[in-house]
Amino acid sequence: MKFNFMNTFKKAAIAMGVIAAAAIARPYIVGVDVSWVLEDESLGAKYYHDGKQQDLFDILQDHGINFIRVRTFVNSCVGYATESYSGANSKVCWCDLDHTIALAKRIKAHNMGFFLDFHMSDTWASIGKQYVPASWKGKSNAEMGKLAYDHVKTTMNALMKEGLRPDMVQVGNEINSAVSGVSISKTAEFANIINSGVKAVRDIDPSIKIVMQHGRPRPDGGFESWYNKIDANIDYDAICGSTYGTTNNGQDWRDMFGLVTKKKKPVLSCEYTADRTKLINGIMNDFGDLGWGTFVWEPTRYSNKPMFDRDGQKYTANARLDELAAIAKQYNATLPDWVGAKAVKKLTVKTAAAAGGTIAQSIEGSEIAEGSKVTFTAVPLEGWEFTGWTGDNSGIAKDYTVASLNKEVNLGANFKFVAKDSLNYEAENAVFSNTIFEDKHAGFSGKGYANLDNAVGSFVTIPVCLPSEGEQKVRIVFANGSTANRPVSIAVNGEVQVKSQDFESTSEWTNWTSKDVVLKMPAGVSNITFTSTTADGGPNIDKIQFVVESIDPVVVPPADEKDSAKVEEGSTDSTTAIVNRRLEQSRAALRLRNGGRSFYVNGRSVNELQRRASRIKTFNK
Ligand SMILES: [Ca+2]
Repeated sequence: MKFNFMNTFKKAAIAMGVIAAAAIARPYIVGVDVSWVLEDESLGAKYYHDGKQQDLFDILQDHGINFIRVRTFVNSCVGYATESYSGANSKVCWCDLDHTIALAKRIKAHNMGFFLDFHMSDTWASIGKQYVPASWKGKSNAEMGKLAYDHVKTTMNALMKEGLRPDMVQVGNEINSAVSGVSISKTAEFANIINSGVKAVRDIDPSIKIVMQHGRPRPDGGFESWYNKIDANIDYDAICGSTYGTTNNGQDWRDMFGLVTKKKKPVLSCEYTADRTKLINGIMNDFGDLGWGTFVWEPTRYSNKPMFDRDGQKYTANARLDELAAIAKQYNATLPDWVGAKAVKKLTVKTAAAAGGTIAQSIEGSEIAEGSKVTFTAVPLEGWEFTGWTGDNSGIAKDYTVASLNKEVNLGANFKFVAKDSLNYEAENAVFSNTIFEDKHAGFSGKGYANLDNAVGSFVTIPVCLPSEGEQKVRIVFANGSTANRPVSIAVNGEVQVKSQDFESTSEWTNWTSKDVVLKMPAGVSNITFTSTTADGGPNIDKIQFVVESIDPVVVPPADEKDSAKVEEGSTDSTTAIVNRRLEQSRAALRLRNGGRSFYVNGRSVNELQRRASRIKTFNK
């Protein structure tokens, strides 16, 4: 038998694990930032490889590039676009939402990873250049946080709607010293802007990776103190750095990124130039699973050594792009498993607060991503008390947390009336929609008033609690400093009783006057809702009052007549009926006025009047 050396060798080698047929596939990002492509294409740019003109994304993909970074601005039209850095038409709002969507479509068409970079600025944000967006100027930090949230959420929602889910998001670009004009030295305010943007991403899809970028991850770039602040104050998943310059062949980057990986957080290079390909990818690879990968910045034409040779508008891939292709091949780079994930499933959240309060949600909205943590808080209005949950939760603690949303939520909250006065209701203690609390125009009662937005449909709902049912005169105290009538509709428990109630001009916002309406009210708790019916919105509403003075005085026989009981035999009992009916009216009215205390009419207690009436009745029998 012939000895087969090769077979034996192979078996032994396999047993010893010494044959590496191919590099083991490793999740690794071989990325580029090509946000300029649309601008360049508008100028006539054509891309070539091996003598053939191709779509830039095809050429990149053929060279192993698997991830694209894209920058976007708050309002490019007044910032980035006007600078026309690329030479493209400065009247076109490059890198705005529409252009971001256009680029994202090309990325997704190539099944590449999509990394979205929010500059949180109207123009380039970089080290030392972190300007407040024009539309955010003069706002408080709290308002800026809300604007940051809205900007990110609007962009993300538009992308999700088109099926263009970003896999990774940066909130702020090279935020070494500031973001949106807010210095990192004001740590809480700086963190509020960033975390508000991050929250918008998390609210939409908590599985999207969040990255924070430092523009100079070197000991002489202040990286360590920056990273400690970020780590302590910001909600993030990974740290990236711009790795352009190094003084010691990348050891500075290695040391700084090492501070991050020590905390088991991943690192990336989100910007570098073509001459650093081997160096920076080697460093990232050495971090193993925590070295997520790299992005070349504008490889078609940035730096003196770009990855394309340029001749007019003809861009031809050169050897530096091949070098990147070699890295992709050497690492057998595959996309991380969190890339291309389907948009997270949304679950319906229905809440209904009974009259007397509201339900606050830590993630607002009626469609919330599966897996989200949501806290619901019952918030009673002044004069009301929370009594307990209904639906999914039967507890009485005001906070109810769903740690990981895994099914539809149906939740109700109940409240009871605890105020003494059931005749007067301040509008500021009410439920608002597109309506704000204000106290700037003097002359109101209580703490302020409700200012209905200048829009059809803005409303204020005032919960009331009445001891008896019936038609009630309701006095509405209001001011209308505009020149036009500001009508509203008035509904009780959702049913419109007054289609359009005029609230004429009072000339000044500080001139408060009143208007009476009659509403049919049920006994117990009800909601009275005032809704703007014109684009001007309703008036400012200070309070509503139930008016009892209008009810007829009770007819009571004089005291002497009572004692002699001179009601003639045979008279009808209509006197008794009238007295009793009026007593009931008075009783109800006075209960309203006094919130359940003793009542007096014409100096006599209602109880006494009632006894008189019943004596008359007895006499008649
Ligand atoms: Ca008021």
